Amino acid sequence: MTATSAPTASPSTGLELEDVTRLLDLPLLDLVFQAAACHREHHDPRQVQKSQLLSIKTGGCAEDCGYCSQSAHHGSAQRTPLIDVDETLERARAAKAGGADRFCMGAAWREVRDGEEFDRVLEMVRGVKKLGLETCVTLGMLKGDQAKRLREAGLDYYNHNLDTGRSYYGKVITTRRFEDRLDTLAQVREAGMHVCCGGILGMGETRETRAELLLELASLDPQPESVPINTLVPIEGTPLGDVPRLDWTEVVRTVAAARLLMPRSYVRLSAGRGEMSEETQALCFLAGANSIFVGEELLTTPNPEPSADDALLAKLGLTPLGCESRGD
Ligand code: SAM
Ligand code: DTB
Ligand code: SF4
Repeated sequence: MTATSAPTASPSTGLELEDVTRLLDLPLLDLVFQAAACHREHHDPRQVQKSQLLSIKTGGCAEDCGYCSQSAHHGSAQRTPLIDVDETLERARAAKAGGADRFCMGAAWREVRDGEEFDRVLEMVRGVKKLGLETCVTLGMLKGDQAKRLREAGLDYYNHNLDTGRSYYGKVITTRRFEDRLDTLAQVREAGMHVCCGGILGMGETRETRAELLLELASLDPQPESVPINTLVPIEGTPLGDVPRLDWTEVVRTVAAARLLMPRSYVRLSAGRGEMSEETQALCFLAGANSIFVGEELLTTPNPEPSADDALLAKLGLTPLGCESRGD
């Protein structure tokens, strides 16, 4: 198999690419119905997990990811150096007060380098954990000993996305290989952390490419505990800045198929919610999405207003995870 040829079967699940395309090709409401049933079998359908993001180091990244505002190759996000621990903890406290139960810190790094900055991130993880929040970071590629140090500091989740199907990967990113992502994910597992791994829809890929991505995600063994499904937030000036918007039904289909293929995982309706109608989001929740990013900002782009999210969840009868124990 060449580096870019897509696997057509999963050794861990026995699933074939055709099985996934068959799911995605189902009549929409049949697919949603199946996914909703699967969701109700494995999860409390009233609960939604809330994660909040913070960009701890923005812009100037050496990678050329065609969608990203933070790439030094084309990104326009304002560059800022790694922020300090106190500011991070202040933001984490505010996130907790706003109802988030997981705090996710993102750095625009190609990979982690040992030194003062990594030590500072470890300190952030210790501090956020002490606040009683689940901890998540996304820092680019990792080596085994760095993964262990993160785990020892109290890191619960490492976010590292496969982004798209293997056959389309080189059209989106040229500065690393799909296998590099798999290597980092293996280090995260080896260190005993939970894996947060998903992708981006609407980068000009086909439904078959989305099937490839889903097959890869479902074939991770064990499957990722958290699966962020992002839809492209088009960034002016990036190679993908002008890609036509993906039809909402494809987002619903992908969420539903993710739920059926990874029944126990949290499926997070991630970037792109700001441009999504309430009705589309509602169908995604019915089809098995049970996690969102909350807060006014993602990393560099806007997210729905917290009050609008709270109102939507209330309308749908959905409850943030853990809010009973907090007495909200
Ligand atoms: N540098 C690290 C990395 O790439 O893993 C961490 C930060 S990176 C911004 C995290 C993820 O955000 C990417 O893997 C991608 O899936 C998602 N992302 C970035 N820009 C996006 C955009 N414009 N629209 C949708 N998702 C995006
Ligand atoms: C993920 O899958 N989506 C988040 C998080 N993991 C780090 C990031 C979305 C970024 C959207 C574009 C931006 O705000 O820069
Ligand atoms: Fe860098 Fe991550 Fe953006 Fe790619 S997605 S350019 S690795 S910050």
